[in-house]
Amino acid sequence: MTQTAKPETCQVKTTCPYCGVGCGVNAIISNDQLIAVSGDKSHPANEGRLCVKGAALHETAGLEGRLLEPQINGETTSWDQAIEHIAQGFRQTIETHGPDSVALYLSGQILTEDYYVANKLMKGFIGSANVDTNSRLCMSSAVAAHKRAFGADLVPGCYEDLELADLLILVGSNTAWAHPVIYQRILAAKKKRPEMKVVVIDPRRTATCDMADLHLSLKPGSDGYLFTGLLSYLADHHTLDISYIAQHTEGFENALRAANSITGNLADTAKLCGLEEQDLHQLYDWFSRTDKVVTLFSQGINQSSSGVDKGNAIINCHLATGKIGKPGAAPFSITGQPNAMGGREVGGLANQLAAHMDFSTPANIELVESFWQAPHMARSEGLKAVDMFQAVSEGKIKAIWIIGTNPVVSMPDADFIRDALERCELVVVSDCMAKTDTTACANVLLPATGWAEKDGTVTNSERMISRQRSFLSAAGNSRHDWQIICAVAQAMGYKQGFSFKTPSEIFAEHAALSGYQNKGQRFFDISGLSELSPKEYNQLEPVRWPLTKGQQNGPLRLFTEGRFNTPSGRARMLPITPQAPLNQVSEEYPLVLNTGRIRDQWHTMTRTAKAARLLNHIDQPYVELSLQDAQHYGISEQDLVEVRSTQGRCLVKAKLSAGQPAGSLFMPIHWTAQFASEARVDSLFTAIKDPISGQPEAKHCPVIIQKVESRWQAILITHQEPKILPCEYWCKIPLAQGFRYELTGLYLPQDWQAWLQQLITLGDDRIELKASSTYRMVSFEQQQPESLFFASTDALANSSWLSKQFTQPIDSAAQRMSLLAGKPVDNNDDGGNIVCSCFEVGENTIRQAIKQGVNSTDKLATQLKCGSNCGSCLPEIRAMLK
Ligand SMILES: Nc1nc2c(c(=O)[nH]1)N[C@H]1C(S)=C(S)[C@@H](COP(=O)(O)OP(=O)(O)OC[C@H]3O[C@@H](n4cnc5c(=O)[nH]c(N)nc54)[C@H](O)[C@@H]3O)O[C@H]1N2
Ligand SMILES: Nc1nc2c(c(=O)[nH]1)N[C@H]1C(S)=C(S)[C@@H](COP(=O)(O)OP(=O)(O)OC[C@H]3O[C@@H](n4cnc5c(=O)[nH]c(N)nc54)[C@H](O)[C@@H]3O)O[C@H]1N2
Ligand code: SF4
Ligand SMILES: [Mo]
Repeated sequence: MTQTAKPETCQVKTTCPYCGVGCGVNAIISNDQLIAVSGDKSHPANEGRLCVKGAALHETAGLEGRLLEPQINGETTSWDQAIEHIAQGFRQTIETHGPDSVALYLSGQILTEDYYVANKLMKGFIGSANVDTNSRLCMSSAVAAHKRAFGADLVPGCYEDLELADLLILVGSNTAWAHPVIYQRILAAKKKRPEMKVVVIDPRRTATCDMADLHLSLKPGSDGYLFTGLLSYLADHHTLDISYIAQHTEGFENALRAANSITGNLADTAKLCGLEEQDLHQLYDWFSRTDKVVTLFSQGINQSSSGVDKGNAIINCHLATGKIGKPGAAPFSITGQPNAMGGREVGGLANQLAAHMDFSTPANIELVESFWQAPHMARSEGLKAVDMFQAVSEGKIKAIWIIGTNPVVSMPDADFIRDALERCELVVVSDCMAKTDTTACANVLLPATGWAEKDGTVTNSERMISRQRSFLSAAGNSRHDWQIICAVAQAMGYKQGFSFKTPSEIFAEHAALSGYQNKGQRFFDISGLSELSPKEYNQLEPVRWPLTKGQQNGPLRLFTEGRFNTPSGRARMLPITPQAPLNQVSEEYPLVLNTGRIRDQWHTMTRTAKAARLLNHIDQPYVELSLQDAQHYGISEQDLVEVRSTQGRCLVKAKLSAGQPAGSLFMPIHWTAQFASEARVDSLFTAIKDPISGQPEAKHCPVIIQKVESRWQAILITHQEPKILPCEYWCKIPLAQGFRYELTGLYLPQDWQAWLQQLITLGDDRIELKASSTYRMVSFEQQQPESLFFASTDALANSSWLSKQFTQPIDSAAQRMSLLAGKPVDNNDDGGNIVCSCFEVGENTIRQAIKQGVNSTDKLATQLKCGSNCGSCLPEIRAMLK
């Protein structure tokens, strides 16, 4: 195992494990502990910047919650036994039921080297392509659109293009929260060149709209119409690039005919998109007059039952105007996960083969077969995520190994996924955390090393390969994912192909495959990296692909010469017939549920919830609804509400928002059964998917909302993990020390103290307050607060102030009483909900300063520091200033 414990303080350059921006991080290590992080100024992706999640990495690297030992059926076991158990289970299943009775489900968060060996094992040695990944839920529509248009999964542009563009269109992307460093780069570019225009296309008014010159709040799911309408408009206004079309594309006539047949008229298109004609015209006019246009698209496009078509509708407009392969001009699919791109390069999707080859030609299959010396080569595509879990449920897949993803939370119809896993004969889960909704379904649990311990490479959104370096010893008995996969492969009898000793050996093989018999046919060629020595690999600076032998670095942009990866060398324009979302609202379910990310949490919160600071911004699951819908359904701010669909229900708090369009709700994706009673948003979704990419429609689910009449609310702050939580709604919020629980119930307990004793153990040193509508209790251990419980049939005290007190020494009777009173002795210590997570500046503090005349974000930053680090909170601060 690569253990690199370093006794003294030192600094290691690595890459952030969260989003696809792929920021370089300096990790400061002392005595085998990560003590601080900072942005790496030399990394081209971020040039020293970090967002709040990246800046809190050292607060999440501790051992709390980690899975440290292998387990079989809940019992700790040795690695040898765990590996043998899996190998035998897989072998027997394959012998009896064939190779398609087993599956791997991977993640865009494992490293390229992990991905490579997993894909090789499945497709070359087990002989099935039943290996898919959570990138199916994320990027697969963009991948398919790229392949259709460019002949391969190629992202034409780079981040610099976002800064060089004169018109930047952000479609279905909440950049400010999901790719904060990109957002900062755009903001800085716009500050330098205020004439640069930014358009945001999103049904919601998001934090990203703060910098927009134009926000198009289109009807959910109508982007396809908007972009075919744009193509028609460009043709009508003679602003196509006829010579580019003639020289570098094919399919133009059909594409235009299809566009004109539905969206040939601006007024009709505006209606189909639910937009004002003049707003739509504004966008079309800007697009037609501007050479340097970047259209950046993300999950508002991809996660759709016609996501591939939407991607191609966007690309069509760029091809038809030659706005591609030039500085500041490109369609740009931004990736979500840190290594979504690496996974795509390796070929980790069920419809890919390896190294940008697929199953479409026997020649590809033979090429990979011979390179791998594969004994059992898969010859056709495997099952994509949704179908894979369907096959698990039907008993066709009898053994599944899940690595680095949490499908019981993130797949549509999430309860179905949980039930399918519970029925499955052998469920192996590799994770770095012990308790997740998916590890709860595992027969075999394998502890994986996490960021800081892992070693390998990732590729970001702009085709840049960076090193994630190992700088802490492996936690407990954990092992690297690639090591575990290779060990299982060897135990299955595949000694030959899996005898790697280091990630650099795996990387070299991956790089060599990309160049193997390539002869310029496949743009994805990194053979220039296939002969790195271990030292060179370790010291590898960020490089872009393609990178063939003899090159130092790959090009910033692809297609600069108008040559594409198709047989004819021309890009394909596709005839697109836009579609509305498949799952439409009905009388019973009249509202559209939209879902997405919040600024400070990462996916299913397994890592980000470890940093208390990251829960300061938003600490509870919620549903955002428009003021009109709130009035119509009789719902007020913070009411407990039920959101129900055909598949299930969630119980969350209501958040009223002027930015939410009527008829549409928004819920964050992050909360799991580990953190809240009923807030797994994907339990509401049906598994409707794009027919080409198989990507689920995760932004559009018909639901109904209803207020739940609750009788009481409570806060419990405690160092203990409650034994049970006998109330309808609970939410767990980890603090720097201990936990805070927000509780709501429909039935008033007879005796609060007795009720509380079911949850936690109450010590003798405690103070209590009982009144008709309230019960309060604070218990102490060695003079320090141990547990605090406030229940009320009315509104509650400020829990953020109370949580803060929990970590501070309490040394006077007055302070004890002030805890019971729920407010500071001098009453001016309550900064309110944290807005700036970096410097922990609360809303009350900021509002107070504004009242006193501090009237700009710059001045607030000088006075309070808020917004002066990562800048993610600036949209909110600006809103307060307004
Ligand atoms: N903080 C944070 N950042 C992350 C992540 C995280 O978990 N937390 N995850 C990473 C990952 S894996 C991904 S994939 C990315 C995702 O990054 P984004 O795609 O930017 O994030 P989302 O919030 O999923 O969705 C983006 C927007 O799509 C909008 N939308 C919904 N329906 C439509 C529609 O019909 N049309 C249009 N035009 N827009 C629509 C939503 O309102 C939402 O604002 O974020 C990455 N970054
Ligand atoms: N409704 C709805 N559903 C969605 C989305 C949406 O917008 N709306 N977004 C979709 C998208 S784009 C995505 S990417 C998915 C994300 O969904 P998931 O992939 O399910 O979410 P994560 O929390 O990132 O899960 C990663 C798991 O791997 C573990 N882990 C982290 N690092 C490692 C490692 O190195 N090795 C191993 N073995 N384990 C590791 C983590 O602890 C965690 O349990 O959700 C999808 N689901
Ligand atoms: S922008 Fe993305 S890659 Fe950069 S620090 Fe934030 S989460 Fe990490
Ligand atoms: Mo994603």
